[in-house]
Amino acid sequence: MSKKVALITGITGQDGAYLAEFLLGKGYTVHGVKRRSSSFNSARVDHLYADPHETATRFHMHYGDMTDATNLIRLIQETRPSEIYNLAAQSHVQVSFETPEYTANADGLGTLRLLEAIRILKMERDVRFYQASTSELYGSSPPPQSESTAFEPCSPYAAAKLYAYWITVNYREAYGMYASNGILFNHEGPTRGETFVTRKISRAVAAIKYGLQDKIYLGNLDAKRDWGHARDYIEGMWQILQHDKPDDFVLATGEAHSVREFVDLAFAEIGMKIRWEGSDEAEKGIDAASGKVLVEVDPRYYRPTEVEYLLGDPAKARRVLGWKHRIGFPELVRDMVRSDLAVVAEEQNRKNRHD
Ligand code: NDP
Ligand code: GDR
Repeated sequence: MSKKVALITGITGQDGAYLAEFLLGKGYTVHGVKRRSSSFNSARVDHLYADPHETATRFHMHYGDMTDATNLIRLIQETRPSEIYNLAAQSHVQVSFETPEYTANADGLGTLRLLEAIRILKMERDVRFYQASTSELYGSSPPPQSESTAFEPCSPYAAAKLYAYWITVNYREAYGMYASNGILFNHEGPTRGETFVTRKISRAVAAIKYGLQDKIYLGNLDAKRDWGHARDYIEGMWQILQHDKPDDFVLATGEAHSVREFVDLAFAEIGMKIRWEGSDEAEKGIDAASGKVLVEVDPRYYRPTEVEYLLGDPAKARRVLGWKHRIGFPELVRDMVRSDLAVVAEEQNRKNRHD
């Protein structure tokens, strides 16, 4: 069997770091693309360098950017990957309303640049391409959503990812490339970016527990998402590229919960019960024991157009790939809150040592 070499864009993100670890464990050589920033942004992958075993010598990082075509061509030429995982993106839906043009450039055209690079280098037959597509493509399409559900994107992010989805399908059909879309529903974990709602909640619960924060401000509490654990989804990405032919797959748990339910479970982890009072902007989450307000709604977090209800149907991935999530919703919330309790405690200890 030929040597497996993976190129991962977005290596410093939640999924990129988990995927790198997973592929190194499978014996791959992994090349990650990270962009230059003025402060270090490699915290999620630093432990891979520190590994005393030989994995450290199979892990390489390169500077690059999805907006820089010549750089992407050179990286593919130099690393000669057998699999490319395109995970890099401006991935925050609300931020995409503030930076729509950049989001289109990085998330939409960035995907085209990678596909064109493969073609320019005449590597169409040598490389398998994974595109990080998203449940946001479904937008306002009613649940449950599967591979055959119509896309109705509701944000600049989703519109950019729609282009990326279709250009991936087009390069597969036009040039016979092995190019697949994973249409992944929300997946989270302890290293999720801190401005996504799940991590924002788990961090706040930990900070409230240690008396460092009084309350948390959130937007739409009624939004429903099909939340899974990133570790399960990483394996699904890999399975998609091991399938004998390129295709598009939904990865989801098949269960949806509201933001309010996430809050309830997260506080329950530290032994607090939330009583909800009021409605819409005046809704408050109150500690049932002390009467203190712990959750308030801030309309600043409302989106110009909201995706209300995402619930995935993962039947095809189950049938064709044998993929199924293992970690359920309560375990996910527990993992995130427990991890943040440890993170906040460690931050406090460090601060106390310096005071
Ligand atoms: P993150 O936001 O955690 O990571 C995004 C990564 O992309 C980071 O490494 C970031 O680098 C990098 N990046 C952003 N812009 C550029 C650019 N112009 N050039 C090069 N790299 C760039 O996202 P996730 O890990 O959560 O998600 C991975 C992918 O999957 C994304 O494409 C996302 O849209 C998609 N997705 C995610 C889902 C989820 O629930 N997590 C669900 C469905 C799809 P830096 O560290 O410098 O910011
Ligand atoms: P999403 O994730 O938009 O689904 O995109 P996010 O966690 O940002 O929002 C989920 C839902 O929670 C509501 N919400 C809030 N969201 C944030 N960020 N902050 C708040 O304070 C808040 N209050 C309520 C939102 O309105 C929304 O309905 C994520 C990203 O990872 C995408 O890249 C990915 O494609 C999709 O998941 C699948």
